[in-house]
Amino acid sequence: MEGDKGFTLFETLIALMMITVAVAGLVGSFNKASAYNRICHARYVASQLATDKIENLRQMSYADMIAISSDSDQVTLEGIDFTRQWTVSDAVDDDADGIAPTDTDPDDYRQIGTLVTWSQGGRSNLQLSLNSIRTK
Ligand SMILES: [Ca+2]
Ligand SMILES: [Ca+2]
Repeated sequence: MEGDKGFTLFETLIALMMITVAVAGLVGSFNKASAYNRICHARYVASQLATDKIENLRQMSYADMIAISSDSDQVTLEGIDFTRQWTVSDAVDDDADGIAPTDTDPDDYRQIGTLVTWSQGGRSNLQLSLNSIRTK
């Protein structure tokens, strides 16, 4: 019989087209997953940079820390240029020990804010922020 002679050229072409579409879909998914992994890793690096700066500010003397209202630096890690900005707030008067004038030393703590921004994979303005406080 005619049908027992194996695959026709047409059937083979259809099968090849289906395989090509499937492989293209897998490659696309793999590329998206890789890009997502790179961005996740960069976010991890950015969080480390922010944490390092917060720890650095927390280890300074209180007087030295409050002398900084804001500053920034550039850090290149793993081929990515990160811009790191940080701020130290004005004095915050916590009501736990009363509010001025009852609290004779109303400079109870400062808020530390960090913002790390970078560009990656054609995406600009990727950012991560971490905040903390430092008591006197
Ligand atoms: Ca207070
Ligand atoms: Ca106080």
